[in-house]
Amino acid sequence: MKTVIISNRLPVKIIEENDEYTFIPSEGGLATGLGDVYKSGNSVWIGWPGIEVPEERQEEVKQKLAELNLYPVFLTQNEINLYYEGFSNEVLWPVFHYVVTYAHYEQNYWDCYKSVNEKFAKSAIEILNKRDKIWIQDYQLLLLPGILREKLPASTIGFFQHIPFPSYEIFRLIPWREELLNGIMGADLVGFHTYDDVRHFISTVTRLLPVNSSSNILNSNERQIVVEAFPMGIDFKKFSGLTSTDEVKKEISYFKSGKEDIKIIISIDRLDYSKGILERLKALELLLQLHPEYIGKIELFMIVVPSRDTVQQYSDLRDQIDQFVGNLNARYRSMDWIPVNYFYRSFPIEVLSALYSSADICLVTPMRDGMNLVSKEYVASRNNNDGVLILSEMAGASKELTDALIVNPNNLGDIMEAIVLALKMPLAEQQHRMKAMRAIVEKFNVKHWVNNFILRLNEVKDSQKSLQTK
Ligand code: GDG
Repeated sequence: MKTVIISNRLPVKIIEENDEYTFIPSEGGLATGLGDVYKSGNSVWIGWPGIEVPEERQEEVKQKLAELNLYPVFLTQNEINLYYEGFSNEVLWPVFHYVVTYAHYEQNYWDCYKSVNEKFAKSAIEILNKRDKIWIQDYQLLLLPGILREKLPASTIGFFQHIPFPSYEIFRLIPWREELLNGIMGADLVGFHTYDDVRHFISTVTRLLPVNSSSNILNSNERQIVVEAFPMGIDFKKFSGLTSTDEVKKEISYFKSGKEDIKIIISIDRLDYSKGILERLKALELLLQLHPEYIGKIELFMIVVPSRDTVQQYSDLRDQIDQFVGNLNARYRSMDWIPVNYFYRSFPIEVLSALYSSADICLVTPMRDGMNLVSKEYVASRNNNDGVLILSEMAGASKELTDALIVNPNNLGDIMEAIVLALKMPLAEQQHRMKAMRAIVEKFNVKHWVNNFILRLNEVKDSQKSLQTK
């Protein structure tokens, strides 16, 4: 019996040079956490390799990926446009993050989303055995549990969604709402980051489908589906350990030189309207207006990692950020000081680690976020227990990191006051709060998350079997 992970993207970076493909395993949190699972035995990870591969080269790519225990689903550019950028990122992403006015309910997006989910099922069936355990990841594959359940009725299927599940009033707006829910209901165990997501999912299913619930169990067609919260963690040891490596120490010393008297604030996100990047900048502007004593005393290092910028709303957001930062810096900067150091690119993890360990304050203010791993990575990097995390109450992480300064990201005054509080916070209080958060992030790390989910999936399946034999 093997475990099969299925996600939209395979955990690899692709390099295409001189007509040669090279695949490098990626170091993202999910890939690290699931490493022990898909690399063991004859287990496997199924997903899109990240580029369009011409038909005549697909066999070669398949063989190269097989060496890494990966199995590709080949998608055309048209499928990527309609299923991924279209339905996933212009319907599900905005609606699930409560930005319903950004949703484009296009019929051709939906048609393609269905056919690509079918395509994933077809690839999975090529290598699945009846008794395999299947763990499907995220919102791009909401229909896949249902399709696989139909084809392999006795299979063990887990589904985890990494982004929020919205309240019924929001979800019901989607034209294809019942089909999407029926898709998820193909799983035996459905997981979200927080209990609020669980609650919203159960209430939505029981209102839209002929299904009843008792506590966190949904009863449908003589099947029981368990819905639970599994807050995802990070690789604590990796982030804590990185700060003492030579490479990171070198980065820290570059970064800190000449800034001994400056308080450093960092923010790190993918470009996304859900991350509250503009609101954060507005709060900083408010701070400089109302507390001019901090001019020349604080600097924001803001990394925005390019993402989905072929989608209109994302490129508009990028332009707005460019403009805001340019305007703010032009008004407040001096010859030897600038309020916002803005980078629109990604950095190696060593630079990230240097930023995490140098920053007095980490500002994480999403409008909605399933979890938010950046907040946890900052905490894990604070080996001296100092530093202050300012965290939006709309991030899943705020349910665990209650010793952060929790803010409403829509309330600019609230964010500004939290920054002032953080700047003035005595070291003893910083350490008290940070220690408590580090204990949580260390214990509930990504390995714990993976083991816990798989353990529950086994338990749920066993209890279903014992129900059937009664
Ligand atoms: C989705 C959900 C949920 C960022 N910049 C660089 C870089 N990063 C890494 C961070 C972190 C990751 O990207 C971002 O993770 P988040 O959790 O903050 O956000 P999403 O990408 O939106 O993730 C989210 C997550 O899924 C997991 O379930 O928490 O709510 O939206 O790990 O370190 N990494 C490198 N260079 C960068 O410049 N190497």
